[in-house]
Amino acid sequence: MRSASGPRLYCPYCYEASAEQQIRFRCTGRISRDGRRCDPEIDEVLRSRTGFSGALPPTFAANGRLTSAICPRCGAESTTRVCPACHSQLPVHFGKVRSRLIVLAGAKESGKTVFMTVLVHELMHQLGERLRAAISGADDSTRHRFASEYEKPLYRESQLLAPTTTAGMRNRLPLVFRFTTGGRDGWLGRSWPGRGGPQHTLLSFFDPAGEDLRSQQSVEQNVRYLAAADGIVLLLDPLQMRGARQLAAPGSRLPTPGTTDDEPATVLENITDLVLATAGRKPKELISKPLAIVFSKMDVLLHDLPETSPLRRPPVQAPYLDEWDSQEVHTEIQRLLARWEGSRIDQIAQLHYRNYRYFGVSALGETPTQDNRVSARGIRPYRVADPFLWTLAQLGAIPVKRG
Ligand SMILES: Nc1nc2c(ncn2[C@@H]2O[C@H](COP(=O)(O)OP(=O)(O)OP(=O)(O)O)[C@@H](O)[C@H]2O)c(=O)[nH]1
Ligand SMILES: [Mg+2]
Ligand SMILES: [Zn+2]
Ligand SMILES: [Zn+2]
Repeated sequence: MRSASGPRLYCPYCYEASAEQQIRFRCTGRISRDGRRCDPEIDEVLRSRTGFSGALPPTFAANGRLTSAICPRCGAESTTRVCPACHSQLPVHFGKVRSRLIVLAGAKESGKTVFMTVLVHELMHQLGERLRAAISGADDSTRHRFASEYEKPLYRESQLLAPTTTAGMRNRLPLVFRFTTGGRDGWLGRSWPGRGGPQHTLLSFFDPAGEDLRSQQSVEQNVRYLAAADGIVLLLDPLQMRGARQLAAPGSRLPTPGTTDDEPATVLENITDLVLATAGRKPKELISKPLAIVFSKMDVLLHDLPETSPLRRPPVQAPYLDEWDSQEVHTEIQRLLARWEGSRIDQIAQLHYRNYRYFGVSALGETPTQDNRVSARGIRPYRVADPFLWTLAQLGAIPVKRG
């Protein structure tokens, strides 16, 4: 979307739109050359939007297109740019490189937090190597929160994470990562797409509390997040589908049976209503935003699939999206939906979305123990990157191999 004031930029923390010029700066709080200094104070905007109540030097308006500005109060130069809506510090490349906001959605206990943690962990390790990409937290808070609240409990303490709650405001901020591909060798040994040097993409992952989808109060926030999202990754729990639940491998840990609100078809319907509620849409128009419909916890259902199922062959290990493999998995899930008593899901998807695809993943690779800990064999993710690669490919951020 372009206006007279330039392209709209979406803040990766609050998902509000603004023009680049409107970006504010935060004073460094250091003594300026002529001896003046701005004292730290509580930033009410930041506090109300993010819950952060520490004292910080003040923010000021200046030309946000520039990378530095002079504080009008103390005369010191600052390079710290902040979002005009929430006052969060913006990542270094913000506005200069593409940001892609990927919103995770799904009902309570569908596996969103575990999926996101395993995906980012994989991107930081094996998967990053395979993609010749590097991922790192774009700000101190993301780095700290990801390591201490997500990675450590799951990987070091083998604990499955507590349900994400609406209560802790801070937990509700998206995690923002810088995803860098290319570099000196380019993508696949050649620079891609047609340009040399590294390509940075800012990725913002919003991990909502499943309980949100039900509370009226957070609907407005969800609508904003979905409106700004470049891609939506919707996690659905097959174990909340009657037909699939009875096929689960014996000994699998089953989620508490939900109400009809937790049924994947209802969840897809609710999300679709929210996307339809976002502004600027003509009625009857198909939704063009890419939607990855991801069935989580596939480890408990793999045993039920024929040997020849694409979900049983070793996944492709390539630094691009393999369109053929992705299509085969899509068709296989479509077939399974009938078996799982979920044909309604495909009807809703076909009716509303121009660009959607099914995925089957397992973040853990195995059912957790009855007391909900990671199995002694450790975390062995299965196809967790597929929805991410597909979404990035739809946004033109990574190459696609066809045929
Ligand atoms: N079998 C299996 N179970 C999983 C997997 N991932 C998650 N689970 C189970 O699902 C539960 C919920 O996972 P979470 O990632 O916390 O779910 P969530 O969607 O973030 O839930 P809320 O935060 O309440 O919205 C876990 O405690 C596990 O018991 C998986 O890959 N395989
Ligand atoms: Mg969660
Ligand atoms: Zn100042
Ligand atoms: Zn913001």
